[in-house]
Amino acid sequence: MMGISLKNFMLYWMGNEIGSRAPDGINVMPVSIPVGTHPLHAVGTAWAAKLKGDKIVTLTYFGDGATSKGDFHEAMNFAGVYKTPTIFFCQNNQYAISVPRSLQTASKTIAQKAIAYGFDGIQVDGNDLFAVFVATKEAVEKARAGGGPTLIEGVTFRFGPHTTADDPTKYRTEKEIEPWKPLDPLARLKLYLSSKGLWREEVEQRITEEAQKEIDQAIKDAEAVPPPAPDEMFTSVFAEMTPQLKEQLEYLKSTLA
Ligand SMILES: Cc1ncc(C[n+]2csc(CCOP(=O)(O)OP(=O)(O)O)c2C)c(N)n1
Ligand SMILES: [Mg+2]
Repeated sequence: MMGISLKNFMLYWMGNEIGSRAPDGINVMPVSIPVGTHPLHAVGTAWAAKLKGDKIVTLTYFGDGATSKGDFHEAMNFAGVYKTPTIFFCQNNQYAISVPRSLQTASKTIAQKAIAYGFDGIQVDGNDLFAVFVATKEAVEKARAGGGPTLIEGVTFRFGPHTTADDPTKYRTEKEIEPWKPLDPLARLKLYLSSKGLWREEVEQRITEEAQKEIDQAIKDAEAVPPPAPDEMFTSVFAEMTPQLKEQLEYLKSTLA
């Protein structure tokens, strides 16, 4: 949707740095593996754009766990002071791996954290596509008009395990998951569209088949790219390598030799 190809997305997950490089003119940053470090980048780019008179708005997505990171608070503070056009979107899925939301913050909501930094915070039903769309749209319009940042908390629930290495039965019960099941956003959207006469089984089948084909092709294309040389993990970080990266690259080379 934003101009990143599915093939590049696959390359990223295969550990190939090419996957992280957005095509020229596409303003999408690489996926952030360290939790919560990227809100700073969103504020930095928004601030730079504001100084240059460039009418962009930045959106940054992170989890409930990320709000415990210092980086998140530094980003919120700078955004508030410099009124940067930044939307902070917290996907509050109630868990950071095994750590529940109640151990993440003593605040009643995540949205209210915006008050301390002097800008608007809004809590929305994160499983309601229309609520999320409208809240984001309004925040973007406000930022574009010079109204500064917004924190949006989308309240949702992580149904599955965090990763294949995680076993959620160790820290939560089926009883806790049960009430969220009817709130599944896909099921709700389908119900809504069906009630309006806008959804048909044959359309669903066709879209599913088309998507499957597209994904299969992207995997094939990504697998056809030769594996990256080990030195790419140093050369692709900055436009020019820092002295530390040069040293590390030399060390790797000598070790491999
Ligand atoms: C700085 C840092 N510490 C720890 C990790 C390991 N880790 C990966 S995901 C995760 C939990 C993230 O929880 P949350 O922010 O709620 O996002 P969610 O995965 O629930 O969407 C942790 C601790 C990491 N990637 N980066
Ligand atoms: Mg989470």
